[in-house]
Amino acid sequence: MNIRKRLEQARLYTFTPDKYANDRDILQIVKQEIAGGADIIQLREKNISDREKLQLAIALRKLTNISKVLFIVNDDVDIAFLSNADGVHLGQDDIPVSYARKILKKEQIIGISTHNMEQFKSVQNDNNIDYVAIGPIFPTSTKDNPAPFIGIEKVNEIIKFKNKKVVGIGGINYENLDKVISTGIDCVAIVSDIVKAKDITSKTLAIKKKIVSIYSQLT
Ligand code: TZP
Ligand code: MG
Repeated sequence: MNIRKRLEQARLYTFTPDKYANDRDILQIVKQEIAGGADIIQLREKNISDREKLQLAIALRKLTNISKVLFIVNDDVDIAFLSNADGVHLGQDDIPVSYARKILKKEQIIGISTHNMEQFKSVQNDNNIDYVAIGPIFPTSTKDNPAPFIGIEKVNEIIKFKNKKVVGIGGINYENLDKVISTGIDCVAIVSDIVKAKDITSKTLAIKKKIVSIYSQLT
């Protein structure tokens, strides 16, 4: 299955641990997320050198290739290209999507973060963008200096302008999955509720099972 088809079907988007690693091995954490049914893994490490990041990206590429999980690099288009990732995720302050597109191969996907109605609307007709993240939906301690959280009611309004795959992010956990998915988002992105779990595989499995069950009741 090609990358865009797999993106279309993805429901659970998970991450490398960044500040939550606590001396644990990043590859082991990602292996557990994959064992629990993660559909997408994002390399999001804010405190390592580019050289270490590239090395980690290459290792994660191998791992995700074996398990057929999508692999996305946060922020760094060069590392996405060099590691042959499935795509890159860009924030509002990263290099513009049109420039990222010039570097990446046609099959590599681009995701973008949006934090409010204006940003969300402005990217819906950009053909270079494959998915749009919206968040933080709830308060989060994971991101430094996050935009103000949006809240479910506002997400319900913003999502009316959806023209692409939408990923919800920010403060999402096992308990609030129903609320988040009822907004009409297509995929759930979770950092801390998964990487802070004692047993990451079990936690991811439980979350994935609940997500699949909620979506199956919608269709
Ligand atoms: N972008 C918006 S919120 C966020 C990012 C990267 C962090 C989400 O982490 P958590 O722990 O799932 O709230
Ligand atoms: Mg970024």
